[in-house]
Amino acid sequence: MALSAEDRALVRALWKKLGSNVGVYATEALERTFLAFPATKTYFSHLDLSPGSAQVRAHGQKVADALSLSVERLDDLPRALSALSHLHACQLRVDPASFPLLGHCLLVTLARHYPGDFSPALQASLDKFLSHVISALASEYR
Ligand code: HNI
Repeated sequence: MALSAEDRALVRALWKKLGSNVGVYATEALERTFLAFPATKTYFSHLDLSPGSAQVRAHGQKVADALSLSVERLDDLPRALSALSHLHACQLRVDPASFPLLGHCLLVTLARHYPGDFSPALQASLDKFLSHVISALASEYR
């Protein structure tokens, strides 16, 4: 479903509020993903996945930067994420079915930290935004 002007405004306003903490929340979302969906850990066997790991934090910051870029390039997501999609498809060989698991954990994380902002409308807009990111990330799988 296309992102409406209202969806975009809600996502951009939340992102502004997150400021420099996007990496913190992306890291929490990764930690939740590894706990709730342990099969996702198999892709990261070369990293230290223990709680508070600096390697997970560094990876969380990379994921956060890709998400922030996506917020900036809402009109151009497949192009903005095409190299990243190619990397996941052809080098990392990540099952694209795992993308929504991280998306889900990111929603849970943001709802937990911003309970006052997390109206049903914001949830719906964020969910749509994440679906667009996920389908752009899956676009080079063929
Ligand atoms: Ni993902 C590397 C973004 C979901 C497994 N991933 C990256 C990088 C970014 C990124 C950015 C760093 C690329 C680089 O170094 O050039 N990943 C994203 C985003 C999502 C996502 C935005 C979903 C919203 N990745 C997932 C999922 C898995 C995953 C769900 C597996 C379960 N990603 C990886 C692996 C790497 C990776 C593995 C390489 C990690 C490393 O440093 O070795």
